[in-house]
Amino acid sequence: MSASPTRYDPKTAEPRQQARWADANAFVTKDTGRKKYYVLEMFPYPSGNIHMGHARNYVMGDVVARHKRAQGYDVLHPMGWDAFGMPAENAAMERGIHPKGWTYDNIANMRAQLKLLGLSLDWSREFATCDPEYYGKQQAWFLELYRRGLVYRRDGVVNWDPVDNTVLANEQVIDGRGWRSGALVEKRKLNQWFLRITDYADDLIDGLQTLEGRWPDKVRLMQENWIGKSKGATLWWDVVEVPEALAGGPADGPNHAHDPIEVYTTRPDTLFGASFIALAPDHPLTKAIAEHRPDVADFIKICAQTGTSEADIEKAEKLGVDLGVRVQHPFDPAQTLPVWSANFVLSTYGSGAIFGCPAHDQRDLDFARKYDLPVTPVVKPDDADTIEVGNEAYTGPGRIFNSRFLDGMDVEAAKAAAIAKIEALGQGKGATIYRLRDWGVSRQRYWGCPIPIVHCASCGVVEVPADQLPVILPDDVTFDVPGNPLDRHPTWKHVKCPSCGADAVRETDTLDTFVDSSWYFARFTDPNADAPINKDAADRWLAVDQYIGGVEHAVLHLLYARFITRALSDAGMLSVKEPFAGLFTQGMVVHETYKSQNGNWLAPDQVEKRDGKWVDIELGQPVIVGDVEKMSKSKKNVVAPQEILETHGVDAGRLFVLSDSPPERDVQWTPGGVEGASRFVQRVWTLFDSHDAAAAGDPARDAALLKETHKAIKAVSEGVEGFRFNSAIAKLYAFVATLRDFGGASGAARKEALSALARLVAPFTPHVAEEGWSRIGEAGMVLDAPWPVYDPSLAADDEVVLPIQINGKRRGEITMPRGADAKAVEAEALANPAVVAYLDANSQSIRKVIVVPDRIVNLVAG
Ligand code: ANZ
Ligand code: ZN
Repeated sequence: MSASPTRYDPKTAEPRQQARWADANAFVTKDTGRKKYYVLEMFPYPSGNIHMGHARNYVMGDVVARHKRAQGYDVLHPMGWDAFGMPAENAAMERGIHPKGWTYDNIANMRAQLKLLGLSLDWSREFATCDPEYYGKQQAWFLELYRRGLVYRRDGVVNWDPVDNTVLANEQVIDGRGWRSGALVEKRKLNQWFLRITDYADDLIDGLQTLEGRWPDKVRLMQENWIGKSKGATLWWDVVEVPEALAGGPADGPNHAHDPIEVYTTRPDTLFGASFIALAPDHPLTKAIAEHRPDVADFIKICAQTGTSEADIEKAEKLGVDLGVRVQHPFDPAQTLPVWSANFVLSTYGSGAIFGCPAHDQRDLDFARKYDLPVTPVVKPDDADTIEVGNEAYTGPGRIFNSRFLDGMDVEAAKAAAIAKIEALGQGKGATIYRLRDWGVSRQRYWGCPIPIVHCASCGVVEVPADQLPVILPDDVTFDVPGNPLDRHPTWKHVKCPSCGADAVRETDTLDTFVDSSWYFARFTDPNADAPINKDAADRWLAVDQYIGGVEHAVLHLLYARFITRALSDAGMLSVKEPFAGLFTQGMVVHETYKSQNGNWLAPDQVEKRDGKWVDIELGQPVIVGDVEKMSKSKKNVVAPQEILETHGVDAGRLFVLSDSPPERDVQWTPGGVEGASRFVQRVWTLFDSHDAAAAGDPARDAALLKETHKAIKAVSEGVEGFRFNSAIAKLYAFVATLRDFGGASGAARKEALSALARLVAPFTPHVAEEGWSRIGEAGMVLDAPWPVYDPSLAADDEVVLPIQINGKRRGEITMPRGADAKAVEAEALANPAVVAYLDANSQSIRKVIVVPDRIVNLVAG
């Protein structure tokens, strides 16, 4: 044996190895023409500090990147910053810091923190979306999409904060008030820029199928629901009665009260069960009537105060008002129906109007019961003679009745027949609609990508010419007054019209930051290209083979990126349609929460356990232990990665975030967990450090060690490939325990085992892996060593468990070497204590023994 092993000191070893990687430029992307692998983690917003969630995300990506590199791929693994957005402006307003300075300072800080993690990132490709070199290219393709008709302007309704003088995103409106000012938010119409994502609605749905198996089903389903393709019919209901105040005008008069009412339905088969029409509160007819009816005006106001999201509307109690209008049934002009306005009808879906069929729609039923409207069932389940509708609508399949020419048909046939009839009558048509809306990208904000457009009084909307890009954000702005600093800048927006030379003004809206993140993965393939995207580089590297990030981006970011990839591909700038061939959504890092007696949140380092009870260290008082929740500043249940790295080392931190839970699940941070990881790193080092190359051994032990090694290679490889990092780590723990206790093998055999160990732990704990690799005399860096390959015959389990059946019932089992001969198995089975006991207890003896080698032993007793 060598001298007694030294203690592993991550504080010196980790910087030493990181310096070696840096000196060798080890992580600069190499394109040697081999198979490529593009690993990407969702790039961070530079909020100030790397948190545990970031750390887990990037470590996962790093495991994949290092593993693929070892497997011989050319790996692209870049990093950048999603750097535009609100928080920088808020910091500017609150602390008087310039958004640019704040952002780049944060980037510097977070870059340094990320570098500590020993990630195999190609930092030479780094960029921030607020770099003019990046957003200038974005402006270039934005104009290309504009020329292709995918960008347009129209009035859109926005949430307007009258105190901050600004547009708010939906998530910035809390209980109807601006999140910063607390002011009641108003709806305003503003001329805004939109991207025509709806042109790609079908293609975005179809593409989801190609991602099956490589994207979580949950995310594919969320996208499908978000796009919300719906097949049905548009119907026109002729108005036969209008209120006094609106009557008398010309049929096509200014109030449109006589226009047929258009509704959208997915259930034309239930038309004979219609008992009312309901309009959205902001439907034009509702508004026209409100001018003469104060109660309707009040109703509209009340509805405007509840949230506008579908979820808010779904939750709210059903409310409505009878508008005094009547329409006639398209299939039966003798029958007329009342027209109501109802709070559950969305103005932004379909045509903002419905026909209510209470027997077969729950919302309609709740509404009908409340306002005493008729409930007429028209569908009954196949096995029922009649149907009674109480307070639960029947929405299942069945046969149509009470419905004249539709009677007896099943739901699907009746839908088709009803649509055919409606079309024949000229009262409507079959229609497919989508929930997806065009993407409003205008933000009345400073810290974003300027929209490269000039408005000219005579030429209208004019593109900024290519040679004048990028349109750079001016630095000299102030935030002392609310509103958009670009709009009130003394000079920036005043330019000459690029087309006619007259005085003109720049567009002062900037782009939604989701535009910035919709193509950064393509820019990474050549971040210095003159064109927005170097097509050759993009063709070489895209699609991203493995994308990793939070499930909170399941819809917006991931859908926008899929859309922009299609749009750029149709514009000839790219060849792929799907940007992310594989997607993994990782769980969160969670921690217990603590509250003091007076209700203040306490950080983990402000509490400690005394005699089994948590106490506030400062006050010595008992602490209320709350739920385990996502680490967040507001609840103070945060552990900073930096502290962990300083106390336990990078490798221990990396190992811990992956070891305690499957990657897609949340992992709960516990001090004990990271201490365990740190002890493991020590054990790994001790194995290497106590290696004695000259040790003599026994050939049988060498062979046994080889088998153990190949089993470990198999198990760890499968865990890494299947994204089951926690199980791969568990196998590593087991292999390390085996090696520690394994005696009798030669120095050469042990070196082979340790060489495999170094390569297997390298993706997880790369620093100690390099140290160990050198210590056992391997050349170069483990980083560049090929991933070990197992021999299936060596990796196979060499023992099998055979069940023993007596007269067809399982009574026990024996463990035998694989391939043991029938005689040996029989002997073992008959000597088995469970068998002996059974025969004794039943006073039976063996009549026959049937051994199926490696499978089962059947005994016939009597
Ligand atoms: C009559 C009917 C009868 C309906 C029935 C359903 C069941 P999806 O599948 O999501 O597209 N609807 C249409 N426009 C609406 C709007 N602007 N706000 C709220 N609801 C609206 O849903 C389509 C169904 O939702 C339509 O079919 C319509 O109600 C309602 F037994 O028409 B149905
Ligand atoms: Zn002009």
